[in-house]
Amino acid sequence: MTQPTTIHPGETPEQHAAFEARIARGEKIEAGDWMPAEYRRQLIRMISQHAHSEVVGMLPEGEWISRAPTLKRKTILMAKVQDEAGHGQYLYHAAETLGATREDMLQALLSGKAKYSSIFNYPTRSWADVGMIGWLVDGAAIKNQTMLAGCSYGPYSRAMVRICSEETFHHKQGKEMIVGYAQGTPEQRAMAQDALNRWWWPAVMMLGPHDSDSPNTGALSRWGIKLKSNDEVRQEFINEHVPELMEAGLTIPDPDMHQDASGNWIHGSIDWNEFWAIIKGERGLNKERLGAKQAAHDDGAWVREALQAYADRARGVAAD
Ligand code: FAQ
Repeated sequence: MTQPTTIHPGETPEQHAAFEARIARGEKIEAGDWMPAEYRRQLIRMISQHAHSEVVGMLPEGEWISRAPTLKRKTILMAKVQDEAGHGQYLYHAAETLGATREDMLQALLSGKAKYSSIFNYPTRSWADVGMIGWLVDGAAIKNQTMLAGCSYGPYSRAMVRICSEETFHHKQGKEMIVGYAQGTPEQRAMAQDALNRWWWPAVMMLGPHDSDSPNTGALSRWGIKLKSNDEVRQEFINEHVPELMEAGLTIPDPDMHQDASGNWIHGSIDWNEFWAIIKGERGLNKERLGAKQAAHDDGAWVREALQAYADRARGVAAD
C-alpha cells in the first residue's frame, strides 16, 4: 500500500529517513517539528476537508430542530448539532497548526475548491433520517476516526480522541431512535425502512473510493496518517451494522449482501458514478449547502468586524 515518497526541493533523503524513523517508533509529529512538505500538504487537505464536513454536516440535521417531535428529542438534536460545530473548530485549529489560515480554508470551501463529505449532499426527508444519520453516518465516521485517533500527527490525533467520544453519543442516540421506530407502529416501521433505503448506500460510499481508486492512500499510509485503507474501514462498518440493522427488523437494501466463510458481510457493487456526481455537485444538494454556508458567512461579517475592531483597540491601533 505504501508508495515512494515525494522529496521536495530543499529536502534531503536523510531528513525523510529520520522523519519516517520517528513515525516507525510510534512518536507523534508535533506542530513545530520538521516534516516533509508533502506530509504537511496532505494533512492540510484532509483535516480542512474534515472540518468542512463537520460544519456542513450541521445543515441536514439542523433543518429538523424546529420539527423535532418531543422536547427530549429536540434537546438531543440541538446538542448533537452544536457538537458538530465544536468538531469543526477543533479541526480548523488542527489545520492552523500546520500553517493553513482560516480565511484560506473558508474560501476554498465557499468557492467549491475544497471538498466536504459526499454524505451531506443528501436531503433529510423525514424525521427518521435524523436517527439514521446518527446510526449510520456517525457509525461510519467513528470507524474512520477511531483509526485516525492513532495517526502520526499529534494535534489531529488528539482532536480525534475527543471527537470520537462525542460521536459515540451521536451513534447511540441514532440507534436507540431507529430501533424504537423499527419496533413501533406500521407507519414508524415504514419510516425507518425508508430512511435506511435512502441512507445505506451513501453511508457505505462515504468511506471513500475502493483502495484501487484511492490516489492518496499510499502516501497517507506510508506516513502513519491512515492506519487502515478505505475498504478495510468500510468492511468494519458493514460487519458491525448489518447484523444490528437486521436484528432491529430492517432489510438492508442490497440484494447481494451475504456473509462469507470468514464471517465478513460482503456488499453488492457500489454505484461510484453516483458518488462522483454527488461530490462534483452534479447531483444532490451541493449548491444549497454552499449557498447556506455563504449566507452564514455574509451574515457573520459584522461579528468578524467587531472582533477585529476590539482586537485593534486592545493592541492600541487607532480606529479610522
Ligand atoms: N466525500 O484518495 P482518496 C462526519 C475524495 S465526518 C467527498 O481515498 P483520502 C461527522 C478525496 O478527498 C465525515 N470526497 O482520499 C458527522 C480525494 O479527493 P482530493 C468526513 C471524498 O483522503 C456525522 C478523492 O476523493 N470525515 O461524518 C470522499 O485518502 C454526522 C480520492 O479519495 C473525514 O473527512 C467523500 N466521502 O480518503 C458530522 C475524515 N471520499 O482531496 C455531522 C477524514 C473520498 O484528493 C453529522 N478524512 N473523497 O481532491 C479521511 O479519512 C479521508 O480523507 C477519506 C478519503 C477516507 C474520507
